[in-house]
Amino acid sequence: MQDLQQLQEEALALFECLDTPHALEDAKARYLGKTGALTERLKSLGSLPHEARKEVGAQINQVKSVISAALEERRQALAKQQQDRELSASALDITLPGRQMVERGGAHPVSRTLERIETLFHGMGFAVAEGPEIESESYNFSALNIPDDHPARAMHDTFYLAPGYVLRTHTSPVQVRYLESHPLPVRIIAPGRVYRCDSDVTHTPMFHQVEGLWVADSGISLAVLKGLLSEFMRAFFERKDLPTRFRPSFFPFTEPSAEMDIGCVICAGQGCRVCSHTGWLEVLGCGLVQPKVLVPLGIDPERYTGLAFGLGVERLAMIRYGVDDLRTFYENDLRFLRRFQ
Ligand code: 2U9
Repeated sequence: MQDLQQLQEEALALFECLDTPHALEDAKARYLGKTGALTERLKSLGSLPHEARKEVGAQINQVKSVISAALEERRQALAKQQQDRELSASALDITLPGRQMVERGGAHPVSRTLERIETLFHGMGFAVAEGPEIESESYNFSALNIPDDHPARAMHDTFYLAPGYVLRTHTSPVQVRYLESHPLPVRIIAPGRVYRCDSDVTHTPMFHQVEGLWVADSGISLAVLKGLLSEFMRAFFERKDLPTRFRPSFFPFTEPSAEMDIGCVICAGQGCRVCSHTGWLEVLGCGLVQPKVLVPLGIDPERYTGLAFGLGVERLAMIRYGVDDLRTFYENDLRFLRRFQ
């Protein structure tokens, strides 16, 4: 019995050490095979005295069933290990991020600025009007009281197309067309691309403007114009205390006319390179609509008053984002454009 017990312990210890099904099957043969240790013992039962055979036979069978059970248990453990290895080698992790085939894009800083301007004016009751980028000289200049000899009409300032046609130099003709086709009062902004023969750090041949026009028979004055534009700039730059000032100016299509400045948002009015050490930044032009523009449109200037303004979108974007060369907006350098996402 002592010998059987030892055999059982040895077999169980050996099974635990073996780590391949093949080695396990070899070990099985060693104990349970045709010439295995237990089989040999069963065969030798015949040589025992009759009275001992039954008891020793039962002991051998008992050890045989313990070894068989341990063998089966180890077989299953090795099969499970193998299965786990295979599963983790071919595992599909659906929580991993997908392969980045196309880079995520974003709106261009000028588009974002344009949208911001439109949203703020929409909140102040302005509708959006649009019109053609190829304009007649008549709508682009004459209707706006810009005389034939005005420098803005010069070949070196304006892109001339077919005789009598230009790439619009401002979005003002959109508003002339709107006045022709809509009843008063009107309160619109005209955003869009405009073109001028110009190229340096603050000018590109194409840029974006937003012009505004509000014509009504009451409630319009210089005070309203100043209040409206000051509130717009404070909202645009998110500065409730932003200082503003209006300087007299001249445009053929407004009278009186003014240029609007805001306190420099870079140096808070202290004076820096961006504001040329003045503490102020010029942001737009504005005025009350010149009667000479209203009369040909059939609008009586004694009864109706209009306020108008015009701003450069790139200029506001440059100030808001701290960009010092306007041309970088149109170079399509992704290192620059990614800054705005
Ligand atoms: C109508 C009547 C009046 C539009 C106006 C400005 C002042 C102005 C430019 C300044 C620099 C825009 O970015 S810029 O090029 N514009 O200063 N524009 S008032 O006046 C109008 C428009 C339409 C019928």
